[in-house]
Amino acid sequence: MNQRPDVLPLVSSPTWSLLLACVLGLAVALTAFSKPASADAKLDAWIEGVWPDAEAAGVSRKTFDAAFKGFVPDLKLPDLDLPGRPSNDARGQAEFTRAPSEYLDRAYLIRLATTGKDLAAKHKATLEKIERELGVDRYSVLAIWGRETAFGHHKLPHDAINVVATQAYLGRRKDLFRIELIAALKMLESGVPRSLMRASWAGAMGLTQFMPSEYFKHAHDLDGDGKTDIWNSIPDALASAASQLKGKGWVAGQTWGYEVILTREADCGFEGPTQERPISEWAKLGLKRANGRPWTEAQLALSAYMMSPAGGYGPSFLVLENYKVIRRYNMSDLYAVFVGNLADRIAGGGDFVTPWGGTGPQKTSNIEEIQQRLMALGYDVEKIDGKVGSNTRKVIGLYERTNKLKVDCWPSDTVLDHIRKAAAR
Ligand SMILES: [Ca+2]
Repeated sequence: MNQRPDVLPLVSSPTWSLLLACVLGLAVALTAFSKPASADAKLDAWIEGVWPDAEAAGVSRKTFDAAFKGFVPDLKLPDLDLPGRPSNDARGQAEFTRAPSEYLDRAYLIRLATTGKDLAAKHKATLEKIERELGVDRYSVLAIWGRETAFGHHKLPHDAINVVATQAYLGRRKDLFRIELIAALKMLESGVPRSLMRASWAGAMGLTQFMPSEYFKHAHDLDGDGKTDIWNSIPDALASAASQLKGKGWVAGQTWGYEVILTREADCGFEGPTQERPISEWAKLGLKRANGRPWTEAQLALSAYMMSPAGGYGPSFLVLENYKVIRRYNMSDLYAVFVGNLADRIAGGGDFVTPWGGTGPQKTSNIEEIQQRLMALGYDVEKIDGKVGSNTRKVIGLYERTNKLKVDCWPSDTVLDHIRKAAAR
């Protein structure tokens, strides 16, 4: 795209035209100084700025030039740092914009679990090999595949290079995506065809959604054909996902967590990793497994923290180390509960005992106000971001507990009104 100023008009009188030419010449000169370079020149300069890093990573100039040939940033992607875009723009990150009951839709989980059980039988030998070699159970591996691409049924709409280059050029997390861009260029250099590199809006690829940087750390050639094909080889894709979980600290032979029933002594104000303790301590506070089974001695010795994604309006869980590992895979509590629960369902159990209830959406501005006011009142608010994360639910719960309100750990209008009145007093 050429965005140079329009051509100057011609003037007939020689004197006037000379004078005018001087004035206009000055104007053009000033414009040249005060205006930023054209979008193309800026982009070209940015691309050249990427080259030294790409070269240092072993990318050839030929691969580099081919990758950027005709590159136009995709301004429709979410999470870009563009004038006029709202600061909390997180389209595409369903974890932050949908209610827990919607994200953890029971019917969808049941459908995925049914397919997952069929696939567990179909790929039995592969999954056994993964368990032996990588120590990650088949149900968790299948659950990642189900969550990420509905077992390969999601069509990935973007070209990976375009996505990570756009995010590295214009995104809110430029540094992170610059690393992904270099890794994606390395993938091209290593012979991965560009046509295979279809991606999500964030640049994740293949059956289990690998970021380019993770590809070099964890891609695994399980079928032994000498190629690591996370796109078409189910053994390779599943082993790569398992390798990622293992690399992030997966504890072999352990589950992700247990649904529990909260008590007056252990309400949802106990949520979050800062209040982690042995399950024996939780048991002393009266926490029981939702399915009615007693805690075993081995379980009582484990360390766990409480997670109540819908506050008092849905199931609560005591989550273990592997929950944290799934969160390292994708930094979202709803994602981790989804994957853990889907794994349980594929294994033959997993229905939530407490249903996901009516927690209507709350306006970002109202959540921010609650966070700000609670922070001003001295509560341990981690950040003002307008999102209902585990810390926000916890501090609301603590406020409700202190003020003898119903402890539901949810940013309702009721608690907002109460906090406003408390601030006014
Ligand atoms: Ca292979």
